[in-house]
Amino acid sequence: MAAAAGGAPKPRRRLLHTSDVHLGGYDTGPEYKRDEVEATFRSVIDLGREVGVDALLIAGDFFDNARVRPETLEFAATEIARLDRPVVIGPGNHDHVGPGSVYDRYPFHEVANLQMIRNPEGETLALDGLGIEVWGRPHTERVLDFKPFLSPPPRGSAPWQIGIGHGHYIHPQAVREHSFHIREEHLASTERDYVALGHWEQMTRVAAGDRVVAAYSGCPEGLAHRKGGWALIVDLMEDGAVVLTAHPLGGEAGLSHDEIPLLLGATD
Ligand SMILES: [Mn+2]
Repeated sequence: MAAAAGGAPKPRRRLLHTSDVHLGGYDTGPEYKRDEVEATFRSVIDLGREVGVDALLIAGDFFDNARVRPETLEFAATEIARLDRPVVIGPGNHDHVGPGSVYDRYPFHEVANLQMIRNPEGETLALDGLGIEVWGRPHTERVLDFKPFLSPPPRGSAPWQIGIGHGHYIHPQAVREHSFHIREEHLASTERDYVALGHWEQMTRVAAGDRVVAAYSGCPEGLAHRKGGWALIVDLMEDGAVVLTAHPLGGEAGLSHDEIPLLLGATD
């Protein structure tokens, strides 16, 4: 967990972090598993209700593509509304904003508890009454070497400053040809309390300097491994500490903050 900073106590808050749900991605063919994917997202919403989260962060690739069935859009809106707490989506490469966006196919602005990072330049969303601001940049499909956390804006005024983004963390064994690079120094330079990452199927913490906690929630369905994935519970403590708990969606035991693997960044 991050070293607690001095100063006034902060409001205790609890977030839930998921990503890479890929709703609508396995609707047809031998890989048909729409019911499983939808049941898994339903279980994420159930978890949020059970553990009393203040807000849900969805760090991209919520939808698999822009051609998903209308019923899939309706399902997503209904489940988000069912949480009855603020939900923030930071769009990824599969559900980018701009021309042809899946988010323009449904009146998501009518879902009262949903806010989305839509400005291609990046934007900060305030979660009313919670003392939380969430900054991020959405994917647009227009920038070939998009780096979601390059040159972040300074922290805002709310007590809790959260980052959200979707890309490929660069570590010593990382495949450099993959796009959307995220480096440890980018994450450190955000100076956010927590950075919610998406794009990877695996759940892991990643090194982000001495003051920033950052993690991939991984895919909740564990698509490649045919077993349940994880959702991350993010406890924001009064003393400024950020404490993660990995909640299993497929039957394994939960993992405490220090039991969650930590991937170190590349130093070159
Ligand atoms: Mn992705």
